[in-house]
Amino acid sequence: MAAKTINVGLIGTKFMGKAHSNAYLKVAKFFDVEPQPVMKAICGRHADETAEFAKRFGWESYESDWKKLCERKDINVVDISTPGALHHDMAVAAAHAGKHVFCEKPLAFNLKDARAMLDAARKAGVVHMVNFNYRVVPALALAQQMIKAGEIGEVRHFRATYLQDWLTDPKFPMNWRLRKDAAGSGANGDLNAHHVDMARYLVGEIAEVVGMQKTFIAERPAEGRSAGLTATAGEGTEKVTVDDATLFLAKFANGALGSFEATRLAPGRKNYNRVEINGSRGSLVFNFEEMNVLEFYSCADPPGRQGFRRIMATEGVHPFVAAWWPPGHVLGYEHTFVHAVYELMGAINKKPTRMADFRDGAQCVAVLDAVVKSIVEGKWAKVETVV
Ligand code: SOE
Repeated sequence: MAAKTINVGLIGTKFMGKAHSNAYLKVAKFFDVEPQPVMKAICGRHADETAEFAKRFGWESYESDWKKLCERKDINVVDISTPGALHHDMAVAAAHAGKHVFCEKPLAFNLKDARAMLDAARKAGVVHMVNFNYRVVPALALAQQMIKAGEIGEVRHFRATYLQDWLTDPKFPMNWRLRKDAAGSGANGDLNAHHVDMARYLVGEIAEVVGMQKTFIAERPAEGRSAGLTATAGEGTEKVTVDDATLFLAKFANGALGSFEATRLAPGRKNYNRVEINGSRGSLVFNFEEMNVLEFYSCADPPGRQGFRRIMATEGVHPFVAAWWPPGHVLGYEHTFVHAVYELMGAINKKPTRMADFRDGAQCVAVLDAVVKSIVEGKWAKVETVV
């Protein structure tokens, strides 16, 4: 019998639009997935470019007005792969129209908007998911299983460092990621958001935070053209309105302590997304720059033989890997999006999922908001709980 299908409409044709399109193309080729996504419509601001994109990635049709896409009767899932500024309006419109919603991170610019998105999705009874794609990196999913099984004992420290260097050069021009009205924030929403989500996934809820942030380069050459993390300069200059770096300390509700450091001005670090978790019986280390590896130190190893072991999370027993290649035939960034879409299809089919829903997305925003509050007020801030 043919597998059930579901029609997807994707908004966004740039970095994330490509990553998500590739995921819809691949997921049913490698995974037994039901329903199988049908690439019904792609939506971008410029009709010509979007038509070209549709042809290239195999979308059946295209739109240049996202409201139209949300209203289309032949669309069942709306995928929001745009900069953050429109997440709220798009997600609420899609939910009102009865569509399942898959949204890029961070879910929203503030807790009020995030809560409204969660409410709209709950009221509509649709599936809602946030693309915190690192949850479905096999090595990190393995870390989650190991912590849950008690393999490192009681967690005491969560140490997160997210370092990139693409904004180091003051001549690097403006793009949407440097504008508060388009991105909401800089390193905090772009990078800390991932680690706050990871912290919740691996350790538990964050209760209190205190932070600091800085914009080192306050003005940059105006934008010419930009794509992904590259850009060319136009005429004149423009003020940067987001943080270059945000650091904070955290107290977890279960007593663990956390430290978070995010910057886009760390020369030599490309996507150095590293977390180290220390427990009462061992430690785990993950760094996305070596995303197939999970380092594990066990206090139970005999004296004289102790040390970090490198687990290559590329065997069929590791989460998601059986669908791909033989051991040691490593996976990359794009696979995480395929895994996320696989989880989305599963959630639509009422299966339990490792991915974050809008409540998780809103709780992450609550932490990021508390970090900013702590900076403004110069003291520890309590994190609001989203129920
Ligand atoms: C740019 O900083 C970026 O692409 C983020 O937007 C992603 O969420 C992160 O996974 C990698 O870096």
